[in-house]
Amino acid sequence: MFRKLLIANRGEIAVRIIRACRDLGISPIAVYSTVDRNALHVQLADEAYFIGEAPAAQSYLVGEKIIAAAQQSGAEAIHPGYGFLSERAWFARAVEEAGLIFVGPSPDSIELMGSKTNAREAAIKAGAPVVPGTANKLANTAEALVTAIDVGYPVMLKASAGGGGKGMRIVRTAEEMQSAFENASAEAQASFGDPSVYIEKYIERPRHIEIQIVADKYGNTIHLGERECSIQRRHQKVIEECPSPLNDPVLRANMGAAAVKIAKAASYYSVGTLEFLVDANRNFYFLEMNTRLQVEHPVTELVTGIDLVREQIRIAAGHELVIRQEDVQWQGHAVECRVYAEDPEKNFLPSPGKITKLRTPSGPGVRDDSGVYEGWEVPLFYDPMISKLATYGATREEAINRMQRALREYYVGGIRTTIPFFQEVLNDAEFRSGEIDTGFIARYFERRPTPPKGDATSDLTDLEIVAALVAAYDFLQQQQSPPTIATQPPSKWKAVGRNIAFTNR
Ligand code: MV4
Repeated sequence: MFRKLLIANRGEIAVRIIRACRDLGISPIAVYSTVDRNALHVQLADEAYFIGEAPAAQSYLVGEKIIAAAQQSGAEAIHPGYGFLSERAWFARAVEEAGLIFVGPSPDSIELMGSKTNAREAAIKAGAPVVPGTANKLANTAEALVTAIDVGYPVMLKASAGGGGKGMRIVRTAEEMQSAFENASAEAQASFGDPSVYIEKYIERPRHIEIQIVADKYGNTIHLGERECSIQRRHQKVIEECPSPLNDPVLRANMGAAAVKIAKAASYYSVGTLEFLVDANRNFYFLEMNTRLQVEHPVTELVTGIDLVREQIRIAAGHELVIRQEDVQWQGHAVECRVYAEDPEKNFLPSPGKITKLRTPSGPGVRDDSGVYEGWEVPLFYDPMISKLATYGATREEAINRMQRALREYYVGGIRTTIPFFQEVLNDAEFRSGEIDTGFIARYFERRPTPPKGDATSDLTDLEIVAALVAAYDFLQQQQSPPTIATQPPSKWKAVGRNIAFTNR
């Protein structure tokens, strides 16, 4: 096993990897940029190396500096976390050429699965179901129209070099094709420097369900079940859960088997996630593969009891996978909320700044994977996620109720966070029903009354505006799920003047 491991990342995932190192008796080595000198991951590591100025392009994305730090520290391995260089084949190659171990898949696997069209081909070869359509690039609108007739409307145009929803257009009739094709190509060119698009059958109101797999370097490949990731805002996951509310063992076995087949066909090793769309009839279609540890890995850990980061490091060190597929069990339910330094009342505008007060939740079934502390200055240079709050219960309802308890305890002073947004969503009847799909957030915002418009309040004092908003919030709470008296949260309006400080706006 490694003596020293360098973490080429920051924030909560760097802290998470440090903890796995501690559990394995490995000495964790941190890297940091100017603004991260006093960051939590730097404080918790055994050694820390400065790698450059705040902008990621001058620090966390500079492979050479990271490798140099590893060589200087004597680390045998580098863990990329997620984001940054975690899915750059050239970086994995450079690490291996420097004689170090990259804690992740082979560079070839990263390369293969990094192209949506190659990944789709690999899935087809492995006999896994993919979304009906053609992966080849469409030359022009005419070719798109011909292909759409084969596939059958509605279809979805997608950027060949893309992902994350950029360059995607739904086309319901032939008349819409011309403008959709031009717009999708233009957006693809702008976003990825490659205008090519392809066509798929549009899956109406799909669930976004992903399968976690773990594979060692000797061909042992298992799946750890699914995560429901349909609660997304602008193609960013915000709430994830395990298992899916569908909680269908046959679907789990079939999707898991398909995921394992694709991974084996690609000679994949390390942890990895295969994303699927699931339609209303529980047909599933392979979308793409993520060749990294994912943000939402904790919900799988909570329900299976398996430490994914520990397994990933053991695999990188050449250990065989000791867990067999028949050993994997799913017990209970876990939900995760991604806590961002963003203001939900200002269209999720980033809210960097100093955390002047931090009260984190705890107690039965609560896990807070945090990268911050009271007094920490949340920088504006990086992804604004400050922590992930996960809760565990015997049932989905218990996990959700515990999440509500945890969110009430969670107070972050000095900056705005998405905590109040989650408090509302978890109260929402459609969310609580589990009948969710990728359109949930769009529908949620459509039905959520927005606070009074500017002109209606221009002649009100600030306190009157606060009172109006608090009353509106209380009204909304009552509307969503009229609580019994016992669970009725104290009205914030009644609290005005009382000393119940530290409640999130
Ligand atoms: C789809 C789809 C429906 N039909 N493809 C979104 C980004 C990337 N992960 C692929 N995505 C989708 N591809 C077909 N053929 C639905 C999604 C999708 C989605 C689409 C719109 C809004 C939010 C979404 C969230 C997850 C998946």
